[in-house]
Amino acid sequence: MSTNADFELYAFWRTAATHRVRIALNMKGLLANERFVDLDKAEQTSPAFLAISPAGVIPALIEDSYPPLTQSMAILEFLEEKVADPPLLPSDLHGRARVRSISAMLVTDTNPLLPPRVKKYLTLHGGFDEAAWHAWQVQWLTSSLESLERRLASESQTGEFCHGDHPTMADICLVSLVFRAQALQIDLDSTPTIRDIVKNCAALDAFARAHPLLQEGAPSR
Ligand SMILES: N[C@@H](CCC(=O)N[C@@H](CS)C(=O)NCC(=O)O)C(=O)O
Repeated sequence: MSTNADFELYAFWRTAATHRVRIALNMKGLLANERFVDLDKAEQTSPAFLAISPAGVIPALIEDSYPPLTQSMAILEFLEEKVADPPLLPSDLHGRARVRSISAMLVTDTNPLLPPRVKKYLTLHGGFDEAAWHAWQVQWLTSSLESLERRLASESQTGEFCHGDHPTMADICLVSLVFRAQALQIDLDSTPTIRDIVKNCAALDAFARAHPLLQEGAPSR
């Protein structure tokens, strides 16, 4: 554990919301000591963690004696305001709105369909088994990526990344959900714009170091 860390980050290796915060921290050159919250053991529901994140969700980011920050997009905006370079948002008003809009397609519309608490409810009350849960995730991730592909392929602002030729919040959000999609063997060949953008992101050190399979607790470690 580093003693020079800027933050404490309550985290789990594979979750998309934590993945987003790790990429942003890396891009901004900030360091966090991670506190492992094992979602497979439902540690997010422990009284100790609920005192940090009353909704029982990760990530939670803590700086010094300030109250915990929750919600990955609020954390990304916080990091953007705290450290200006490199920017996670474009300099123009319409560009910022577009990046936030793409981010919302992924994080506001799609991600809430996928966490453990949704699986738990559908299993307990919706008659879901593992196969039904798998099909549910594939359905929502595939339709989300197809919608985004139509958008990215048709809008002139798309470049090497979701918006122009520099990575933004939108790419962070995209990569976090594509990891989930790839874990379910969803093929990106039918979404070639997304496939190429994700490849460009993977070539960047900040994205590469944040890969979930490189984190503490990941099966390959
Ligand atoms: N909108 C929140 C979502 C947070 C969230 O749902 N985190 C998941 C992991 S990706 C979680 O902790 N889930 C616990 C559960 O569902 O019980 C954010 O972006 O931070």
